[in-house]
Amino acid sequence: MWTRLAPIGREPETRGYRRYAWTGADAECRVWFREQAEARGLVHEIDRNGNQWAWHGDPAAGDAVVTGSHLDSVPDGGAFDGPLGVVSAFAAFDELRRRGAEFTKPFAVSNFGDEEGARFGLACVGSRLTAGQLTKERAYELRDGDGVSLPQAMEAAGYDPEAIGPDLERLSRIGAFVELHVEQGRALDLSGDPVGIASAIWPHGRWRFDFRGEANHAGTTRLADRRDPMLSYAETVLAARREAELAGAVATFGKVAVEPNGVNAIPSLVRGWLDSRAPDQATLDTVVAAVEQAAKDRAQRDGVDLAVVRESFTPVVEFGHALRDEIGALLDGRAPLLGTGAGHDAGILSGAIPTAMLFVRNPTGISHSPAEHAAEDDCVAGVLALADVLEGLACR
Ligand code: HGY
Ligand code: MN
Ligand code: MN
Repeated sequence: MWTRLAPIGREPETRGYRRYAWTGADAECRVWFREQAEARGLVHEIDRNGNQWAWHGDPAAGDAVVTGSHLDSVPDGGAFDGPLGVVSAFAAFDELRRRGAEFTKPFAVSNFGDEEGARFGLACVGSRLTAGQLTKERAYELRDGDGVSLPQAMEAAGYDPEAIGPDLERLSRIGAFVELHVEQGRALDLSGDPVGIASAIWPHGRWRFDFRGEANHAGTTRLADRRDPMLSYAETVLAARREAELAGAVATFGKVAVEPNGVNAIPSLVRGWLDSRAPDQATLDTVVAAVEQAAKDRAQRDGVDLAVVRESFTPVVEFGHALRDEIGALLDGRAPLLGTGAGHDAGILSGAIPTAMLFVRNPTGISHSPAEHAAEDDCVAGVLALADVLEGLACR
């Protein structure tokens, strides 16, 4: 499965992945998913929001056990973030067949579309639409860097954007969703465990800071006459790090767009995207407010206009204790509980159905990078743990 999936959307120079929603690479990943499903006699289905499902048994019977993740990536992402959960889901199904386990409930492997929000800026579009956390109207407003709207992109990929919307009926037929994911941190490396269980997801969001100044000549404009938005942006980036450090949170400006982006031109506009996350909502609010204040103060000093727009937000997720502890018992208490600052579809869906997550050890903790890696032994341990969990939840 890895061998077939690995080359899809991988950049030759960086070896990173660029599997963005509704692009050719996304379409190839979807073909891969369908092939894996049909090779196992699982019934392939694409729902109104473009999420893929591979069913064993009749979904209408209800109380289904579903496991899966996403196949899309961040720019130059790693091979494991997302795909490890989908490959492990199919491999765990294979393991259950090998064990002769008999399903007593409907079972499915799922691929949720556009989890990373790399193209349209909003995380977990497929699961948010399905859970009713993203309205069709708001989804229609999403644009990529070239101004292509989400509906246009879906249409170009052969999907009907008119169909998107809440799918609570589908969710009502699911009794448990378990997502296996490569750990995006080093807790398991430090504890010496191959597999862990998620306790919570930090609240986190994305805010766009627009600094509007005055374009001018880099060589002839006196410093005193400038309204340079790059200065306001630079000060804000440093303020974000200061405020996060003070609060025990994290804050990152990882994406910036400059207009006109000329070496010898003072910019007219600098757009910076803040990703900030914290252990609790109050801390996150404090950090973001402090960064906004620092941006305002500096923009005023620079004669620059500032606008801040929140583009994505996910509240804290505390995974339900019943399913979490049932999974803990199915793994004989061997898997430690750990929190995470990374968002996941299991987090989005936790508001509608019981969800849980398994993490697989990542020796370096590096993620959202081509260097992301997990050892094969640990990946196998993840598959076997997932099989134990699925057997306990859905089989006799
Ligand atoms: O950004 C995240 O937390 C996740 O990788 N979408
Ligand atoms: Mn990710
Ligand atoms: Mn992920």
